[in-house]
Amino acid sequence: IVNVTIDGIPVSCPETTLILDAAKLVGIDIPVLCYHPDLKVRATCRICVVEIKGQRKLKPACGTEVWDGAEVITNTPAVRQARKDVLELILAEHPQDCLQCVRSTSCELQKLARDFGISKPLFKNDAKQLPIEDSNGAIVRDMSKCVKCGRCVEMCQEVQTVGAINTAHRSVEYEITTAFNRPLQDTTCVYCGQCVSVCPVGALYEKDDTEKVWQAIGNEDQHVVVQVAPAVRVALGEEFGMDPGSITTGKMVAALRRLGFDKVFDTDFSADVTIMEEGSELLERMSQGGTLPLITSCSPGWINFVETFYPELLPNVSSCKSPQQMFGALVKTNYPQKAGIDPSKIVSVSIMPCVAKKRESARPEMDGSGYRDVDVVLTTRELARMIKQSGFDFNKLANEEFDNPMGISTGAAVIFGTSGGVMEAALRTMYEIVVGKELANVDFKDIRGLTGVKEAEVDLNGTKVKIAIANGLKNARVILDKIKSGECDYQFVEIMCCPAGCIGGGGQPWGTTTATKEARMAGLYQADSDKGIRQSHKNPAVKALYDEFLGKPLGHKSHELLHTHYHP
Ligand code: HC1
Ligand code: SF4
Repeated sequence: IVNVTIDGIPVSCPETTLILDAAKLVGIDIPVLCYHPDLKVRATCRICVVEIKGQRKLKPACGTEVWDGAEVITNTPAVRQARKDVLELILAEHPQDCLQCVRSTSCELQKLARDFGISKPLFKNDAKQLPIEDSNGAIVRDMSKCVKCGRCVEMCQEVQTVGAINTAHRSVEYEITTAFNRPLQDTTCVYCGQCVSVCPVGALYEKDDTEKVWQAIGNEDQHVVVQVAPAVRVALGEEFGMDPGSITTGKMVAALRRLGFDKVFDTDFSADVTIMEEGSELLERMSQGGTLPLITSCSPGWINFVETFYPELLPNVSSCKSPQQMFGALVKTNYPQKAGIDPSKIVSVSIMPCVAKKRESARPEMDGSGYRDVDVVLTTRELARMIKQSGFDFNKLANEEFDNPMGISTGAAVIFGTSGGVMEAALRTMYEIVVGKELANVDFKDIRGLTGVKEAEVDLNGTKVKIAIANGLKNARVILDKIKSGECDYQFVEIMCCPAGCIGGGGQPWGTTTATKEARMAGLYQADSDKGIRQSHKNPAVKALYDEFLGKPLGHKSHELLHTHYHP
């Protein structure tokens, strides 16, 4: 512990504390641009410079640790001028089309320019319009807007260990790019969208598909149904000023009806179906000597990753489609049959916290229903945009319920949205199948939390199941390498591509940090315990689906509609 002063206010903190964080302890927010609390990028932009008594040079607060007796001054004429100079230089190379920019009002550079009162630029604007890359269907790269902070590179290289984007050249030529400046689809990119999530400006964003949805809704000939992923309901509120983790399910359903969707359904319904299929697949593999461990398959960025980086482990990956795709296959077969609708008139839309889901829905094999299982995927941010365009007050909406039967779900399904949730949901059902008795307490608290790699052994009344859980691709590698080398004997592994799972997906509201993810996780566990039924096999709508339509898990119809294969 050292003692320092920040603007004359004494503060004691560990000596590894950054000046930036020490200042926060006394309520002072030093402006930053390259710094992100979850990344190791430091002192690239130098917006955060501060003065230290007795030192001539200004120091970056995000890259300098405190020391005993340091007297930091965060706001002097020299500091203000240095920050302004940095900003002026960045703005001189930055396009000035804020009105048309997707990040207007959420742009970190725009906020700094406003805070520093930069109204009349010092330098002539010299921004170059580079070609916009938008051919992959999920992520748009507009590198004219790039401020070269390096956050996306750190995310792609160090957190996700994918290495699709990197820095190149030096000095004035310095840029952030792909190898040989190829389009993303010709790189190893897995479309996790984590680079999008940490970009402070409008250089990286998801392809906007809202117009396709408006057109479908406006076409009276089409029957437009929507499904919403678990993690959206605990993040959407942030777009309307609510705290992260606020459970907005009822308002979200009401908003989707106001937008004009004919039916508002829940991905949680098919998450329950996933547990029936995947749980059965695991028990079958365990009893018949199949390839183990079984690894979950719901996260499409993870599927892209295993196909590219660990193709030898593809036999381990569950053949189950993700809940999004299972839903799509059912909404174009079972649903129109029951509702007496021509399936060719159905437009299937999904709202996801994810950008990789856009690519997943476009995979050629995702048409088991005879149609595209999912026609359009929107992110949480795109849904918020549609609501804002409509002009109604989200906060004032009265809660409404999902439509039936594909809106009926259990608490086990809603926790799919956080790391460890799919595993817990599967255990809640497998216990009763293996043990043949009611599970007294459905909460498997030991496997919860945002730790990157979790391992445990679960005792199902004598049958021991060794499990592992990873979120984020660097953490996934730890488990995958152990499986490859044979130094572990897990039976069941859950992998989610994004750090923390879908609550931290690349399509969630901008400004996502570990703290926001923790709040969203708490929201999901709350939504789970608020549910009357908390085990997937007890979902009455899922039972009816098997009785009336599918037959049994892993049966012929399930294989046709709910399972898939991968591409090494
Ligand atoms: Fe997810 Fe899933 S939990 S993958 O993270 O299995 O995107 O939320 O919808 O499909 O259910 C995402 C979230 C989501 C699927 C489910
Ligand atoms: Fe890297 Fe993911 Fe961005 Fe692709 S989407 S460039 S894998 S961080």
